[in-house]
Amino acid sequence: MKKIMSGNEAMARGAFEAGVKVATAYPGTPSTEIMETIVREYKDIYAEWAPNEKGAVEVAIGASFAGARAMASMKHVGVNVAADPFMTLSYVGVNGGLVLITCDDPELYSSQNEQDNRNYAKFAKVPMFEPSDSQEAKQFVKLAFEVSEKFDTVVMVRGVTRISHAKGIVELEEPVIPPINLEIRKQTAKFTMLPSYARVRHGVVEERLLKLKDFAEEFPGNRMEINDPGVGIISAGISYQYAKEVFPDYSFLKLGMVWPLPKNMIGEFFKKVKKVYIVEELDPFLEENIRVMGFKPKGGKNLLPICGELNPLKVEKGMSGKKFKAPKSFLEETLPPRPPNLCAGCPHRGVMHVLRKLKVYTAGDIGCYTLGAYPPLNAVHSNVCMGSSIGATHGMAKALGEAGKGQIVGVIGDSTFLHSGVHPLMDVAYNKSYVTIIILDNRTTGMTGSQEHPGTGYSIRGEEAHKVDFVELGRTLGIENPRKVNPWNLEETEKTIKEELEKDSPSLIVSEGPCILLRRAFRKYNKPLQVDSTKCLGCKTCVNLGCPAISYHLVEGEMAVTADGKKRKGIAFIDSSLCPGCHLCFQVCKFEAIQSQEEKPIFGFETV
Ligand SMILES: Cc1ncc(C[n+]2csc(CCOP(=O)(O)OP(=O)(O)O)c2C)c(N)n1
Repeated sequence: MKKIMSGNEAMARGAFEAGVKVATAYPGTPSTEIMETIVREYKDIYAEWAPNEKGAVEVAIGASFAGARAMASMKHVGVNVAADPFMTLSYVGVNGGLVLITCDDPELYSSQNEQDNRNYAKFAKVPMFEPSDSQEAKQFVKLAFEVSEKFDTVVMVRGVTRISHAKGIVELEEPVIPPINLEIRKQTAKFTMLPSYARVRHGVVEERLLKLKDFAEEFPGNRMEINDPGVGIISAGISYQYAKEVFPDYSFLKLGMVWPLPKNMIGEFFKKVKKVYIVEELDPFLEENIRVMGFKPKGGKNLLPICGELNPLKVEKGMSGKKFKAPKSFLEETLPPRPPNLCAGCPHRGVMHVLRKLKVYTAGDIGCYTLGAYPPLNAVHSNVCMGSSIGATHGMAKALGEAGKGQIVGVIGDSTFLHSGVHPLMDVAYNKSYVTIIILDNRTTGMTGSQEHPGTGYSIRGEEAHKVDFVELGRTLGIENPRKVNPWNLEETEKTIKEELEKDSPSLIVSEGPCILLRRAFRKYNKPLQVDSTKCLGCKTCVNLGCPAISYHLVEGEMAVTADGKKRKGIAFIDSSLCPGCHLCFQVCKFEAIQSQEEKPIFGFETV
């Protein structure tokens, strides 16, 4: 049977067909749907959202020790978080096959950097496969499990956004029964990385790499397509598709295994074609390694950019030197640009408004609330990686001493806090900072599309689960009196933050307001608010909340004065189809021009 599948769905299918027993992940675009597909389609696989990527890899390691085929999937930066177990996993090897999927994000559609994770395979001395369509995505994941067991190594499979999210035809096969028995095996010297054992394992890694080099020569995903012998292109993954689309008549060495590389095959290709070019996205990874082998390609990164995504047009321009003329896109002409924004009714907006008003320095973290950095909120001033906000506030406070008192705040989402904020909060308490940390608890992992985590009270399959209590946890970590606020109540939020800023000891505030898109958390939404056009002075205070439901319109003639004769240039308008009735605009309007349609204004929602 054949089915149309995205690359992510195909990778999940590959895991199913390979007989995977345990699948772990932490959400992150563009990888998230791998796990979501496993949960939806393949109920026999044990699946979990781990609190972070390091945890996900460690769970997969344990499953592999017991003989199970196990898979961990994550976005490219997730591998950084998992790098500690991953690098030594290379030494210990596996029992059951273990595959780590990294989904890279060239062009940074939704990431904090655009690192090229092919470098990790070389760094850890483990094999990496790189599919160029959905069929290969499935097939390579299956093959990866076989290679993992055969060579006693974790295998990485690398996707990029275009592979993860583009759809293609996939041929479905029956799942296999993995060859390794499930049992407890005590293999201390293999799995205990004390220096004396690890020294031995390093030698094993080097020997394995030599064997993998031989294997690369016969890997079925590496193939030569000899057409025009004048020009040959070496490429892999999505870059192969772009190059093939632009130059269908050239010869190709299409690599499915990007580490280690098949030296003999590459040499043969150089013999068969006159001029060789290398087409690859991001780093000159293939190019550098092929040059080190002594081959001399005519072109690579001297023709194509290192930054950003490739596409057929960029490949054509770079390779042929033709003057590049982008076609006028229909979409570009008709759609206005829409920068990302917090949703109408988002609980983060109230906190951002107050932080802007208090003029504090806010170290941000990664999540929807990072959008508070954009105008008009301008409330977040830094953000490096998940969990970095708390440590950054602490370091800043230690550097500034008295001069920074009352001015340093860190904001961190609930999922991000549990991912990597717990240790830094422990540090803040242990090493006595005066900073104020706000956990923006919206009861979900909002930015990646609403996944559960240990603070939501639900498992990946929607079963009830233990729910972390952020106030209790804060207290355990050493924060004296953690407090809660309703972020839709601006007066309460401002008063609480101000009081905590004044303290000499570290503070923790838990802003409790569910993500406005998390329907299960709301008994009902409120009625939309309305602007009284006879009273609105056009002061833009409500507009500056940055709420997508509120717009500002210039007015002329009769409309250019209020009912009581005050001049105005414009008025605000609330789109009732977008407004869930959070009442933030009601609270900031000084002219009573915004009207609640409720019997009594509600600062927040009836939540469950
Ligand atoms: C190391 C790493 N893993 C995963 C991601 C993807 N990611 C971006 S934000 C985010 C968490 C967002 O959830 P939360 O902190 O609860 O904030 P919210 O978006 O709900 O406001 C995740 C998982 C990432 N950027 N970096």
